[in-house]
Amino acid sequence: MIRDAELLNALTDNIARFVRERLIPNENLVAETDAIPPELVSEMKALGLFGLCIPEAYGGLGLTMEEEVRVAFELGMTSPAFRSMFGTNNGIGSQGIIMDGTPEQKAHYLPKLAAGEMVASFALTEPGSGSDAASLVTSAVRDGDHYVLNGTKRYITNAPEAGIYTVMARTDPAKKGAGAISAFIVERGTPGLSLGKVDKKMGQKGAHTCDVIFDNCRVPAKNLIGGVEGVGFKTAMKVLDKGRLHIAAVCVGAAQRMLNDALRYAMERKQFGQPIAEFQLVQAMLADSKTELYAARCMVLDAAQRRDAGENVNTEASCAKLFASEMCGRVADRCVQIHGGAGYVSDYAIERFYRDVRLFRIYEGTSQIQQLVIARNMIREAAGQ
Ligand code: COS
Repeated sequence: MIRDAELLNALTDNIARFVRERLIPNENLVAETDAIPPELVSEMKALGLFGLCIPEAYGGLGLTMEEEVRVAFELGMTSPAFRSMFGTNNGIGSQGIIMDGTPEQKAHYLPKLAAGEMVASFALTEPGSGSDAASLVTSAVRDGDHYVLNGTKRYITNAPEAGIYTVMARTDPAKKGAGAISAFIVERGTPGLSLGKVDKKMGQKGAHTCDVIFDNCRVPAKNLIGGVEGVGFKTAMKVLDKGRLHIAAVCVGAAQRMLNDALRYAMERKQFGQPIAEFQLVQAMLADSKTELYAARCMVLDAAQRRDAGENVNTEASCAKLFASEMCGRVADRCVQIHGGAGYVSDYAIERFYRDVRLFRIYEGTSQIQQLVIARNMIREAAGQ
């Protein structure tokens, strides 16, 4: 759903210009230094990028899902590390509070997140619990008006920068499964919370992950999201439904960027006396990429519109994430191929993008988890459940 086409066009044009004029020229610097220059972060704040999906009542832009994916198409056109900087504030770090938080929690945290004064992280994954999220073992035991958290969270995006962590922990450690999991807001600096060393990743330099460790970390009971125990897993799943659609849109943007670069290269690079874009085997790679990209874009928009219309898009979000992230991987591979030797060296952005986009098939649910969600829903539906 687009609320005001003119306003949305102005926003996407503004973001596209920022991407073109400020972010793309700084991609190499970010990759080399593994850091986003502070002046760019300030510009992101001024543009409202930290609050795109936070309700207007709390200082954000309150984008609808369709508006959000259209913005994500633009943001995907540059290094994913830039989007990651404010991605958790709009997505997995804040949505648990937006969807299920108490009015006090919303009023306390969301304005700071929308302004970019504070970064939010989502802490679900653990050393022993990745795809099987419901098997997590971090515990949160009630002690008076606090919960005492113990456990380790792994690969937590923006953890080194975060001011708050939305943490899924087991409030009934003796009970297995999803029903005993609760969600908490844990503030940076809480005694007993510490961070591991920053992970050395394959790509997405400038976006940081690390372990978040809880050692008898005392969290005020008022920080239990929604004030209700045992619904934290559902909160996490709802957050991921939305997040998966967002990532699918970012994949569309990234594939578009890679294809633009490859097309330009193919039209400039001459072999056998003519631009390689004139060769049909190169054209096949361009055309297959364009076709798949178009399909992914249509899927993302359709799922977003359905979500805005109030439909349950659990299946469609997984379909979009599965197809768009796999498509993005195939496009990356073809675009390296079109660049030939030049695609394997870092003079061209495609070498970096090839590594950066690999993560899309893994985080916010692997392709295999998306397949599992889709098929399980199909079987349930057919069985009339
Ligand atoms: N929205 C709302 N509720 C949901 C839901 C959703 N999308 N998905 C599941 N639930 C609910 C279920 O309805 C169920 O509730 P009841 O017990 O009341 O029926 C509960 O949550 C448990 O769900 P389920 O039985 O489906 O859990 P499973 O352990 O079988 O696991 C998968 C479900 C595999 C889908 C889940 O663990 C998953 O998404 N894993 C991947 C995790 C991930 O994406 N990690 C990335 C890290 S974050 S970057």
